[in-house]
Amino acid sequence: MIDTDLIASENAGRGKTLASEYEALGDQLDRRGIAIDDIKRKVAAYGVAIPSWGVGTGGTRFARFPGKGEPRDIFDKLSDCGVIHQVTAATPNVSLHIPWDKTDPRALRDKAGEVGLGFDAMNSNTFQDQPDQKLSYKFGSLSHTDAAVRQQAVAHNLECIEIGQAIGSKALTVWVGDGSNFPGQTDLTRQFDRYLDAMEQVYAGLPDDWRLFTEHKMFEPAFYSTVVQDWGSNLMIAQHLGAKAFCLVDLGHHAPNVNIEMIVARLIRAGKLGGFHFNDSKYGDDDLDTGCIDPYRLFLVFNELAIAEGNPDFRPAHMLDQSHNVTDPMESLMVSAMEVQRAYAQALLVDRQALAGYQDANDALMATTTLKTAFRTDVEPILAMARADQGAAIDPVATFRASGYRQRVAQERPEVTGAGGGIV
Ligand SMILES: [Mn+2]
Repeated sequence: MIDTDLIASENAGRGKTLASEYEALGDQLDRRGIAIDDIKRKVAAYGVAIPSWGVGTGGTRFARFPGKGEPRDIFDKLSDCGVIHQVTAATPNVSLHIPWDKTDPRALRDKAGEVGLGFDAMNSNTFQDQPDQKLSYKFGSLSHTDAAVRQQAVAHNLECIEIGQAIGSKALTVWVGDGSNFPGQTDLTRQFDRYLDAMEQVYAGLPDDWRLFTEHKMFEPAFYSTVVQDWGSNLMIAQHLGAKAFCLVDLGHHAPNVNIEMIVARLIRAGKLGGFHFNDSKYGDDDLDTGCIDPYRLFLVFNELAIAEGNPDFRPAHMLDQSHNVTDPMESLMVSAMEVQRAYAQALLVDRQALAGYQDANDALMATTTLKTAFRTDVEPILAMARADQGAAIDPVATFRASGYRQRVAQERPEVTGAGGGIV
């Protein structure tokens, strides 16, 4: 972990400027009828989970270029995640991936406790073959034509639940790469039926206080059709399985220009929005850093979430799901967590009453301007003050760089070569 004295001294140099910026923004918001401390309190309570695989350097279909001091195992990953949370106070939980992170659950719990983290949803993996695996997933897993393969995939998901129970997780996220590459390769309906049948068995193994998230993705690795292609298929699955099943929306898993915020609104309306994998994209499932391409879209998603906030059953899970190829993954995750918090804070600033009035009066210009007013507000002082109040860094990336953490771990951890996951 980073020395708390270093964080304090870094903050000391920035505290005065922050205090005056926070006060000025407070005055501005006060004139708009918003109490800045209320927003800060909500932001401070808001967290986004880190995927364990996110702290390693990702790759593309072409190559993976290793970074310095990459984590060697899940314990190194938890150390890195702990530091990210230490400086941002925005990432209290880690989402594990089985089998990549499989180890003694008690050791996992101990390590997480040591670095101040909890565990978010478990992620199963039936999109690649493991060395000790009996049957191959080359032609699918939960929807495979062979019942034995489907059974193996079901058993793996049940094992993920079992491990999750031992470490205090409360959800399972299932994404499958199943699909087809050629028209006619599979019977689209029978394949979906096989998937539903297998998922019923996974669902049956879910503890009462758990939730099951299914994640849709338009294409890749299957390039003609995928079994859980879109939010419509996903909603059918969640409704078919039952009350503990919900849809997970990965922002990168849609066609370009798809109106994701509208999908979010529909899933909320259906009571089936389970959560998010945040990232950004320009062309496809690019897994770029959240908010780096289209922060307005991220804001519009959070605008829908802010509307639903307060409903008793509304508690979507939030996780980053990105692949970091050219940046320090820890720095990217810090910035991305802050981007998510920023979108949330901006969405809280929307004048709902004025917006509803403009909508009812069909005043399109003023309605959209109302959203823009919130989006254009620089909420950085709120985020920074929320961090400072919690002993985190006013400037997380600068503080992280000043700490020399990366250089220190680079001496202990040899370069990780070879292929690495990241695009899921
Ligand atoms: Mn994802």
